[in-house]
Amino acid sequence: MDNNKKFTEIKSEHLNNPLRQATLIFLVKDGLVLLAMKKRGFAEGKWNGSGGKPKPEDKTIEATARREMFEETMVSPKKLKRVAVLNFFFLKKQDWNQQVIVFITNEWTGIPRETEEMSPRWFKINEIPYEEMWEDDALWLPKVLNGKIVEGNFLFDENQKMQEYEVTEVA
Ligand code: 6OG
Repeated sequence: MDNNKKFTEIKSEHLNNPLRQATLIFLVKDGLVLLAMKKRGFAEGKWNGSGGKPKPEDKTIEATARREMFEETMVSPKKLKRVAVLNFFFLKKQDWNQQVIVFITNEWTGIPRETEEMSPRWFKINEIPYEEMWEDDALWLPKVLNGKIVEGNFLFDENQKMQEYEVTEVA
């Protein structure tokens, strides 16, 4: 079956079987964005926002986002703006399938510090190292940094190469 057909099928399956969720937060201020290098596990060696999976004690997905950001970079975000809902599907690695809720903030307390899991660094918004990030990021991150709200669906193969995608701006 070609990947496009497969993509349509996988997306409709997900309507009945909600994906497990994960979070991402990007701190943004004065033309800079905070990215963190993942030092271990899933996506090791890639720059990304900060985030992860819910734990039972998290009452909301926002609480997950805040807890993960603090654990990974020692920063506590203040008001979070929800800017994207991204569905990731992996051919053959379906346990990697997930829905990532993306937030941006320009207010926080604390100074980003390196932790066991993440090594944070500020980048100029026009110097984001997309070639060292997940392939999908170049398709939606510029939009959300530009004030847009987006939804996306992405299909990856077993080598973490993107096969299909769609990104929609939400009014
Ligand atoms: P842990 O398993 O480390 O949480 N994540 C992705 N982020 C981007 N930009 N692109 C993807 O394309 C991603 N897939 C997952 C969500 C996983 C972290 O990685 C993010 C979480 O912050 C496939 O706990």
